[in-house]
Amino acid sequence: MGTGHRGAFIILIFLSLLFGSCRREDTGPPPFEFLIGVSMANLTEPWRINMDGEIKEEAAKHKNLRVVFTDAADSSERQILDVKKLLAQGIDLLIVSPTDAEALTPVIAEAYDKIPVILLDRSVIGYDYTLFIGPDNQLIGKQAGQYIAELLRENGGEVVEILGRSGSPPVTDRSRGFLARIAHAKNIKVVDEIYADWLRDKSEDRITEWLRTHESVDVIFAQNDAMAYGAYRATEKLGITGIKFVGIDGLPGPEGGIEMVEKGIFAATFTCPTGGKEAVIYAMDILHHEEGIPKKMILRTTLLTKKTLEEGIPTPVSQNRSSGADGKIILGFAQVGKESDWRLANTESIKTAAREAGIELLFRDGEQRQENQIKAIREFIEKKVDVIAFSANVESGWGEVLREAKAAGIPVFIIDRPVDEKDESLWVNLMGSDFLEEGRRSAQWLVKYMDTEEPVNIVELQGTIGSAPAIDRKIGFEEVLKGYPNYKIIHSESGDFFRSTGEEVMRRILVELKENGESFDVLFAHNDDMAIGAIKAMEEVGLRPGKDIVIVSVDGIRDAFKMMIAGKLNCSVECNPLLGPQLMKAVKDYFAGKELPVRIVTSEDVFPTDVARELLRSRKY
Ligand code: GYE
Repeated sequence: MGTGHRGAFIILIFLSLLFGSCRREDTGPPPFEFLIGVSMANLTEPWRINMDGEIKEEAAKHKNLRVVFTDAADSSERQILDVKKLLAQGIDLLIVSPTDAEALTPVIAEAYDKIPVILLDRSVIGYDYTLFIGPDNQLIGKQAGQYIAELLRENGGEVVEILGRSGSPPVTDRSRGFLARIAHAKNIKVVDEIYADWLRDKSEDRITEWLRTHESVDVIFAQNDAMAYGAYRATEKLGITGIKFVGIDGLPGPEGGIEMVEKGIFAATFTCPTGGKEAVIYAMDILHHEEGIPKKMILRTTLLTKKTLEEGIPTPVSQNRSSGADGKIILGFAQVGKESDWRLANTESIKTAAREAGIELLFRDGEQRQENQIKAIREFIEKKVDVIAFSANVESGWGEVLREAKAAGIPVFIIDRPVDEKDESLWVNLMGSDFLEEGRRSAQWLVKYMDTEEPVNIVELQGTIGSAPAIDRKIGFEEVLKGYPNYKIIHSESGDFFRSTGEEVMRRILVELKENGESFDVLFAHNDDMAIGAIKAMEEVGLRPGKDIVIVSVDGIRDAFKMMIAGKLNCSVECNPLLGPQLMKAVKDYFAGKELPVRIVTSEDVFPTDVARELLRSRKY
């Protein structure tokens, strides 16, 4: 074959490969392994253009990956069609940032039925998706409120809030967090809220108009940097000075938040990672069926001021990225104790995962006492371990020892039970369950199951007083019951998460209720172990648990499934203790220099009696 022909032949092969792949369905196997569809809400806001860029950049690192993008231009109708079109193209995974939670929930649930779905930045109603990656918008609002309260100090002052597109989840959440924090500062008044749809020019117009008819203010807080800059331009035009501007996004580049802070135009802004990069990293993990894929990843947001830019953003000891001299990571783990089957499974998961990951584990059992856990953490600091992890028996009182670990340059991971410290730079990452959601799910299941307008009396067995699961499960449960006034908690007492204590406390409650001539219909136990103890006490007095008394509890342990099969327990809301693989993955990612989310929420389910028999065998704990 002459050279001329050979050239033409090569071009021919190239063209057929190119066109072959576009017409995926009819030209045989594509020259790539995975096809991901990305449905963007819009490509007008600088932040979203950044998200798009990050996805493209990360995707380019994977030769076996092809990504197709759609832009809904902020129209929900159009985005629904986009998702349907992407599904028709046979994508293997969908990444979507919904324009509107309600409108997009059905089509995203449809996609989730077929393929994995990653939500970016904005969520949907319910849990029909594989993984949510995004910032905690309420937290960002709170952080902005905190900064403005410190900025205005005792002088106080007046603030205008500029909001994004009305009705979009980030707007309500950021405003809720902001106003909640400002409400604590009595001398600060939010004099007005102005909507500007995330756009610089709209903000400039709206603020120009507002300042023409109102007194000036001390601070303008805008829900993104583009609107904050628009407001600044309005004051410049009107020759008004002295207003402090606070934004959100903290993007690099011209007119980005970093430049605005450096130039002193903004007093502050907050970084708001887009999650584009993480979405592709986790998409590949999901497509390769990796273990430990969480349900939610909340990305870290950080305050940017002139000072933090000069000193470098405080990060949780990120400098100390070198692991043990021999490369072996030494992890010190301070466990809560041995109070329940859940806890025993959690301990086993951590020990096994450390062994499998080749991580050396120093394990200390706190025996339900905070002081023992604090002692263990101090021992780890003294022994100069590479990394510390613990589950906080109770929420408060950890500031001091966490500051000691930080001062020693040792990164801290919190698993399962969070602490109530405000300074989030004291730990690298928090992973575990959404206890509030578990409480809500318990009540949602109950009202659906009871399906009655009649009065319903509830006895509640709380977990360890002061512990995050006990506090939040109670709040979540009561939050839902607020909508059902015929449901009443007539007695609430702690069983400390122990099966034995659950039995003992229930025995006492039964005597007390009898003496008072009272009766109850439902037991809500903060964990299965206490419920199982209470079942024993109920049977002693001739009650039929699961029939006379409806029982809903939390954890999803094997014994609870057996109780459901025996008809003595009605529903168990899952709380996943198998956090070992996720913790070891996060520790390894950390020492590999990967940016870690501030929070990882595990994926969980609700198990009523009718699925117990079929699922018992698959229960790992
Ligand atoms: O529900 C309970 C254990 O912290 C989530 O602690 C955990 C709780 C779990 O004692 O069984």
